[in-house]
Amino acid sequence: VVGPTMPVRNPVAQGPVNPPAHTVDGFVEAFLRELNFGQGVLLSRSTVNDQYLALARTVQQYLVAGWLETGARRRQGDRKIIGYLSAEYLLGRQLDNALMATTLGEIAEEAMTQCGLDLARLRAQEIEPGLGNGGLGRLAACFVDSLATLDVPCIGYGIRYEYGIFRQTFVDDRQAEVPDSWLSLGSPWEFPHPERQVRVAFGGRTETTTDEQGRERTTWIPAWDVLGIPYHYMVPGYRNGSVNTLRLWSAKATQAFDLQIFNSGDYAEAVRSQTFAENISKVLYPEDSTPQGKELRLQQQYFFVACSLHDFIENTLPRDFDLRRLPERIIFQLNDTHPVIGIPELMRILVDLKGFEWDEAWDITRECFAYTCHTLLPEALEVWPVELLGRLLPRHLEIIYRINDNFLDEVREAYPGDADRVRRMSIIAEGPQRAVRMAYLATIGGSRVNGVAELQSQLLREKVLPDFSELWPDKFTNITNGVTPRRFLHQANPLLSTLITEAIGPSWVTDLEQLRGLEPYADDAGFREQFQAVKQANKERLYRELRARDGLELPRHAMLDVMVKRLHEYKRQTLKLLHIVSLYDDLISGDVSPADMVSRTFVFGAKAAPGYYMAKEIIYLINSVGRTINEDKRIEGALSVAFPANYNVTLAEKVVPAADLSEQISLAGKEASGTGNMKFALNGALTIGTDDGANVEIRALVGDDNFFLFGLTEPEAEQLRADGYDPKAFYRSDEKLRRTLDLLGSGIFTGGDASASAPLVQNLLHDDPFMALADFRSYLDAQTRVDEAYRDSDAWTRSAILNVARTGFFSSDRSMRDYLDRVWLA
Ligand code: CR1
Repeated sequence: VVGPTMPVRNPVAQGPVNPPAHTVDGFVEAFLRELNFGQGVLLSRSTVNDQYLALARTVQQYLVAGWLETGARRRQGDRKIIGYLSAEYLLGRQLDNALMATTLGEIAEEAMTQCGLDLARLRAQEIEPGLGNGGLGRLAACFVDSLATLDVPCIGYGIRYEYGIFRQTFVDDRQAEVPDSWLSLGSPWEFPHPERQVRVAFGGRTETTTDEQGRERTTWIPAWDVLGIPYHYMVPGYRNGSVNTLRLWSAKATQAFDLQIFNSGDYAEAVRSQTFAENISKVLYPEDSTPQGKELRLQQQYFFVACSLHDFIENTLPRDFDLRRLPERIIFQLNDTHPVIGIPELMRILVDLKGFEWDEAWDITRECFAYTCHTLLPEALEVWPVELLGRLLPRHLEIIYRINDNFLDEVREAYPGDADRVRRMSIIAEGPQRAVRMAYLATIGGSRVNGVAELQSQLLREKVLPDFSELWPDKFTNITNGVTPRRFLHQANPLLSTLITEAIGPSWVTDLEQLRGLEPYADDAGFREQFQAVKQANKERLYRELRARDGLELPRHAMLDVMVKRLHEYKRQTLKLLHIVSLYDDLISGDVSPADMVSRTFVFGAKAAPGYYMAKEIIYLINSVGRTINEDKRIEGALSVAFPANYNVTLAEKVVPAADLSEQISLAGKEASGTGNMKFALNGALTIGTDDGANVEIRALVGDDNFFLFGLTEPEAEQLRADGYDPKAFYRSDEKLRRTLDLLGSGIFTGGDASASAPLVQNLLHDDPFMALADFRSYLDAQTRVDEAYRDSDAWTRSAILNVARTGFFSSDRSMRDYLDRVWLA
């Protein structure tokens, strides 16, 4: 369908036309044109949505020239391209980011004022594309931002879900989910290219024949197919004119409906196959870290990977490109196991469609992929039942079998007589149900494997893939995650950003290690005062937002203690809840008077996967406890709890800059990295945390004096489990814990109904899989140290400044350089 691009004779039309003038007048003119000619309305008759859409399109005009130029530059050169394959991109709002990248913020503000409009109001109109669940999807968004800023050629490949992560609401303190129809008011940031559609096949069977030379050739005869339509999004670098592409695929039926059935009057049946096909990109699976293993999910994975590989080979590479040189031009980075089916897909393309010999195809394929593992939870490693994979992708299953056979021969050769090892390392798990271990396939079929923080990479080698790291020690590496300083410091925290720039100049935005230059300012009383004023202003900005958004009223002066992340037992929101209940117990029992307590406002933000029962019980109890505490006049406002619904990137941008204390309290050995932890430290919150994930590296950098460490270490937790962990023993031996749990279970938070808190309380007492009770005492002690530190506001501020100064390492620009050095160009 993709025709050759038209050769253009007229030299005037060779390059992009000029963007509008970078002036208020130029902007106003372009905006009114978009409003009149794009939206078809007059300013005087336009709605806020019209205005927002026209504004978005206007800002885009400034970006497009850079995009077209970057594309042309990339096509002429022969640099290796990073094909980032990710099932999720949690992008956040686009308008602010685009304004920042183009330095149009002030111009746009003034231009809107001249049109009688309020820029802030138009910004608020944007529904963020929530095409991801949490850390993994947000990481992908940070990475593509950094690659554009570093001017590294990258195409981000993913799925254009029609519905992103659900919108969370609370009904009677319980989570309820509403579909996220982010496209419903228009989608100004995307460029659909239906003419570049790709056909993706599923099902059917294979046929093997022998040709004249006696070579076996296999053909896949699929049963059904769908079309993938690419939608392009611009990914602007920070003020460097470089704009990369994010290419998200949308599924479309090959046939809209069956005309014969339609004519016979069965309308539902006539469109059945269309509905079926288009379901593929309908909705994001809302599980974070714990896959569900559903057939539609495998369809999604193969769908976007097949589209992407086809698109790169057939439409991005020059015509007649010699595929033996493919590894010189592309490296596909596998963002967790979700895109791993790309490995057999590339083998299929090379062997079945392009006529390569198996061994040569395999050498090429291995060089074209690298795998990032984002987890330590065994249940989070994807496995697909052989039966399902074989039914949906019969040819791929055959290819996986052959990869496995060859690999196991290699294992037998390396370890003669070690049958148990062969069984352990097989891609196919034999019982209880035969299944394909996608992490193994990725490790075997990729050139590199990396974890996302030092500790996790170590545990990945030692515990998750020990046999593989023994066989190929050099294949494994660590690349600690990072976050983009553009969105999460410069844009989200303009006041701090200005303060930093006044102190050390502006280039920290693209060279975050320069924050080191702030260290001496920690001892400067004047700077500390300004820093404190920024924090206070950020808190007030958040409180205004929470009042408008959620009707919450929060005290102006209290320590802001924040825990925002997906709801998961291993992350231990429960431990935070126990702390809150214990403080409340101190107050109502009279042990501590409200005046003597360090006032705290607790902010939670967390979505639970809709099918995750215990996570939803925890949400219910946080809301119940919060309501009770907020309404209790006896405690004189010493404690308050805010749980705004629907935590997302947009809200994060307000919450993170306001926080005093960042809660990173997972059980050691469970949180692969965390990236929220980095955002908070960079914005001058102090961390209370366990020795887990990237916390370890944060603490090493900021220093023990500027970090509140508590809890079991990973080896200690393992030992405790091996010795037979008994949560009841902790309950019996610690009076405070007993009182806290008894109070939580008493029914006072749940309208007198003790049974309403029983699921969680009983789980903690009898099972407590993530050892909240074991860490309770240590956590409480650390919180007491937090209180003491907070009372000395000068010393606290000094620590906060040092947190900012010492965490420049956590820029995703650094992560990207590490990937370039250790994986992509290694
Ligand atoms: C991890 O749980 C990590 C992000 C990004 C998550 C979190 O600790 O910061 O990935 N893993 O690397 C995940 O979502 C599917 O696994």
